[in-house]
Amino acid sequence: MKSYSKILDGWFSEICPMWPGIALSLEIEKVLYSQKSKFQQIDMFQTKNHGKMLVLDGIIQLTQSDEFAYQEMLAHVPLFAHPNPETVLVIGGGDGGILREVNRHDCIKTIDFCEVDEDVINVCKEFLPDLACGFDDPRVNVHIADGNAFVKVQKNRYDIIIVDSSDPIGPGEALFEQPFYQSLKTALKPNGIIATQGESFFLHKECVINLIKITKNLFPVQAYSYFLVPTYPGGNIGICLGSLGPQLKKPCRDVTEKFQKQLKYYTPQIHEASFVMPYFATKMFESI
Ligand code: SPD
Repeated sequence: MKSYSKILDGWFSEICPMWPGIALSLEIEKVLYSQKSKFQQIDMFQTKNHGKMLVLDGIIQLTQSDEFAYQEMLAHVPLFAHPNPETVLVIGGGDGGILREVNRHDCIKTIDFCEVDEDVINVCKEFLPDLACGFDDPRVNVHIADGNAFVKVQKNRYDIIIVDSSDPIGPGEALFEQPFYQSLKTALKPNGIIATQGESFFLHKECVINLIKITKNLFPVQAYSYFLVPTYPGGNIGICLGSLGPQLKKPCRDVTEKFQKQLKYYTPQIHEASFVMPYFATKMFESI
């Protein structure tokens, strides 16, 4: 599967068979970067109303106007569900947004960051320095490697693993399959938690069902959270979570006032609310 995104009359349209018949368009002011890396086409646009926008293989990864919602939720939901996360692995997310959020937790001692495409990191450091700001934290070890291969050889090592993948239509495809999830589980310490990019139950029903099936089979505690990101397909996206112990649906550590003030989307209330599903999704998940 590949995207057919295009720019027409100054508007970028995100067209992909993964969301047939629907496309988001953003008005573009300037192409800031456009190159093919070893793995994918990397584009950075200056949009008219939504800041800079990172696009990989024709698919929107983030815009400056709403990236905070995704990065905060994918990082802080699992991290605040764990009583004392000390070792963290982040797979994907070469833009550095998840890393920026993970680094806010002082209790964390080591963060392994694994991204397959070094060019994404470098382009984001150049054009999105406020986002790609976490790479120099002394707790961070950057590994330029395939996330699937990297995690396969890790055992009993991490309290939290966060997978910030692109969609399952390019280099990220294996990150939506059972063997990868088995490796994630093996790489966790007792009481560990995984959180993975979980697509949208409005537009990617089969994919979401499959992720929930996989995690339900592997983990004693499983849950799905969703939230709003206007520039993702359908305006929403989910997180698929699996835990070897802790409950997931409430933060189990205090979100201090100092911590809260750094954020724009995540709150303890939105943590809990993000697990409350619309009726059709509840029915859909019950049948799995
Ligand atoms: N449909 C796009 C899903 C993109 C998920 N990854 C975004 C990377 C942001 N750190």
